[in-house]
Amino acid sequence: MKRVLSIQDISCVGKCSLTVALPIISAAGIETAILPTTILSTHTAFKGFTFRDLTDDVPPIIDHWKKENITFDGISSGYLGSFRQIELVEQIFTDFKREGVLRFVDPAMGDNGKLYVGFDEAFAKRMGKLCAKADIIDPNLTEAAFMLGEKYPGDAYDEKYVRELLKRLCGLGCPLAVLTGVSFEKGRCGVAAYNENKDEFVTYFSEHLPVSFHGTGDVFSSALFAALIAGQKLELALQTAVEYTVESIKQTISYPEHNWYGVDFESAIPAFLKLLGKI
Ligand code: PXL
Repeated sequence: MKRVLSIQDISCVGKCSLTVALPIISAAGIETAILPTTILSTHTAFKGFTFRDLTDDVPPIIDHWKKENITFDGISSGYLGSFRQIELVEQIFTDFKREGVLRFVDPAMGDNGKLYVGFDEAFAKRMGKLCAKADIIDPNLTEAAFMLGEKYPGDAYDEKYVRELLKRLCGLGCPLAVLTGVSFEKGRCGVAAYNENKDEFVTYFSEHLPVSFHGTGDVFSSALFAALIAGQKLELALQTAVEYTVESIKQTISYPEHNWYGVDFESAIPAFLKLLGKI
């Protein structure tokens, strides 16, 4: 069985980061080791959340894994709470480097033109440096703009802008950039990707649902990471991750009393397994 490592916070309530990555990647039949970097009572869109920084626990955890000769087929990072945590992810990329390891960075920092509570432009720039050490990154338009120190375009962009933005993202140092939440046509939304080594631009679009939920970026990146580790090629993996995210949103809005803070990715797991060709 393949074994991967997911490094991000635990938001105890909120359906994001590790509470999303662990079940989704595990459902794909992949052993999922976790490295919780912070424990929050909820994600940061709630008011009054608690925040316990676990940074000091990370080095001894890494040392123990090295002593036990534990290896990973993939390492993925998501929301990180400090500059020091970014440095530690870089160290993990170096320490656990071996042939074929997929290093995946989701620079989870913001959405809709704004950074999440607690982040600033300097942090976004530092996250851009972490992206240089990854094999694949998947920012949204907000995260891409902040990492590059550019203006957030809102809805005012076209395909040419996205192609050039993807090239600038690869210019950070990562050979494969996936931009999420992209739309070139009313009613359709999806992702665009640029593979610098192949000079290849790919897109995948699905239905644009007129709603916006927290945690969809984490559902998408967990599904994309799992699909790639499970052996799907980039184009198919993008389709799997987009369609699974869309199905998770559909499941959520099918319940009139759905929560506001995350999507029902759990109810969409059978659809995810079909997209992976597992059932
Ligand atoms: O979904 C990204 C995310 C992860 N972790 C924490 C967050 C957020 C988004 O707000 O607050 C703690």
